[in-house]
Amino acid sequence: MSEGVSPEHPRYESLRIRERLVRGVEQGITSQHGLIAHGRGEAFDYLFGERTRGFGAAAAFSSVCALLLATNPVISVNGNAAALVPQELVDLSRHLEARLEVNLFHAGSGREARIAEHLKAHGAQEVLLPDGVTEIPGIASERRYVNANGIGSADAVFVPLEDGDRCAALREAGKVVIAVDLNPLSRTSQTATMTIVDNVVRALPRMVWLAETLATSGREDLESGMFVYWEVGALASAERALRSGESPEAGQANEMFTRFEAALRGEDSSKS
Ligand code: PTJ
Repeated sequence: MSEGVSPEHPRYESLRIRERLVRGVEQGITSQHGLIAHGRGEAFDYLFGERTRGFGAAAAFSSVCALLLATNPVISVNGNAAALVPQELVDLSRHLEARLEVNLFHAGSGREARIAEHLKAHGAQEVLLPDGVTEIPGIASERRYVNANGIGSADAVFVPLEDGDRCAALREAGKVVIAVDLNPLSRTSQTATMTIVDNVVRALPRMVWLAETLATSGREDLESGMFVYWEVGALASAERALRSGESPEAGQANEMFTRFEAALRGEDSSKS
């Protein structure tokens, strides 16, 4: 599709990312709903300038510290993450010594097995699937089924792209939850222990580099690194960045438009 698009095209990178997801759907890895979810993410990315912002970098750093501190960290993989960043997921699991587990919102239709194979083709030694008996209480979707040796017994779960229900349920179950979500207002962002507000295609390579770099750090350093997230108010800062899009010019335009409409209705807007 974007094969014929020149690298000079102003949206080339974005089109290439879309292409990976379309390919994911064709391969039976990504769900069709995943395309819609990606579109939502793209809109937020656009507003953030399609680059990693300070709050995203700080959150990635603190998250890696938290995951290195965990005793049994697990990386939860869905159809979008598998299509966008398979190699990075495998590399991250190696540096963090974290297990990979496939966990889907739209389960069934053999996607779990295909995602596991896809990750193995990128070098994963082991990929866990739900074991059919272990459940996380309080989740309405198929996502409640997990693996007892993976998410079931994890103390920290990394969930690139998540739905709010499971995030809340995992927190409820006493686990540290690290999410990546471009929407700082989503239920996932609001309920995760830490949220990296950045695109997974940028957050994951950064996390791989951080995990490799910080792997030999001492416990004390990792603990103080983890607190940076709250010290800088990473999530609130992402929300402010989003809302400050309301520029003074936009305020003036609103005022003019209100007056224009009032004039159309024959009202005197100065009285309102
Ligand atoms: O493979 P499955 O069946 O597990 O389904 C995966 C999706 C993503 C379809 C499923 O989890 C879902 O429906 O997610 P939601 O509830 O639509 O939430 C997706 C969130 O991820 C939204 O808040 C988007 O803004 C955000 N998002 C989408 N693409 C990206 C992103 N955040 C970071 N990077 C992206 N590339």
